[in-house]
Amino acid sequence: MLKKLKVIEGRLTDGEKPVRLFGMSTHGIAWHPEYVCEETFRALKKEWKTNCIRITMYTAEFRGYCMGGDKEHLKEIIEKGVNIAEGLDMYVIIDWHILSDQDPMVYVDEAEEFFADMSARFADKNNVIYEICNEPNGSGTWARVREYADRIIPIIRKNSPDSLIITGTPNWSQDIHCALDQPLAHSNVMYSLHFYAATHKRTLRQRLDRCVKAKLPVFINEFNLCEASGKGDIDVEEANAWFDLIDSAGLSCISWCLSNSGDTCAVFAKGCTKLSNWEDSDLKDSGRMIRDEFLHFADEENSK
Ligand code: IDC
Repeated sequence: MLKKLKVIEGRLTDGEKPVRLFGMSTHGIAWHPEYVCEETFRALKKEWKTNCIRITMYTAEFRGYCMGGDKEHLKEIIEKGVNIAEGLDMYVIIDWHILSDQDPMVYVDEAEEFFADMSARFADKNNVIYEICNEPNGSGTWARVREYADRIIPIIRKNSPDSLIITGTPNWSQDIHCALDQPLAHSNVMYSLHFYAATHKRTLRQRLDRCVKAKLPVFINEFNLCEASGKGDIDVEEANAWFDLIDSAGLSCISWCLSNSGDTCAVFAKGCTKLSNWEDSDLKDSGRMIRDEFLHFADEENSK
């Protein structure tokens, strides 16, 4: 069984030694439920050597949980994913993917119900990580995120007292300095930083470096090498600068996303329907580079 994750002195650990999680995020599970399956998770573990998967459930967009989505069905997909990940000894992040809804307080009642249910279902599972909101933006200020976190975290902790919890930060999870200035009053919490290398560059890396040095627990739970729109060219030079920092700081990182939509950020070639055994030609440029980086991370972890 995987060990419980514990934040010690700003670092993610298994209670004794530092741990790095890396792997892929699904697209929204209402869009692409097909990747939440044994075949794909196993391939991500064996072929790409990753140790974590993020299961994304949009709250608003495309049959989102709070906008007419089939709540029970979405929860079933998550439960299936959690169980598959557990069987493969992989950690799994349950992502409450706010985006156009901006402020997590908009759907706080639905979030309370969702996280009460999830944390009860998975109370005995060490591999589950709760991401309480993806990317606050606009009206989703740090004050609002704090208010929201103070309602949701105690609900999760009631059922699952030791679980790791990740929260989004304002400005599409770039403003981690807000958390440094005013951290949440809860333990075992990490703060999200998201980057898209062709858009977010040196300034954001400098902020990350400063916050990590100040021992803020930061988790990069979404990145890609293209523009923040999910489109445009990948920026290889910037991507390498990001990977260098991630490596030297020993951070965890999860890439967006398992999809064949044709967008640059979708790691599979447009229309590729394979669920495992991907060859180079089945991957976009972003997918090839991200896979290779995961293999490199895995080598480094294994050589420790
Ligand atoms: C994008 C998807 C796209 C979908 C859109 C919905 O790739 O297929 O139509 O969301 O608005 C994020 C978000 C993530 C975005 C992604 C790329 O967390 O949901 O996915 N992105 O734009 N933040 C920065 C970039």
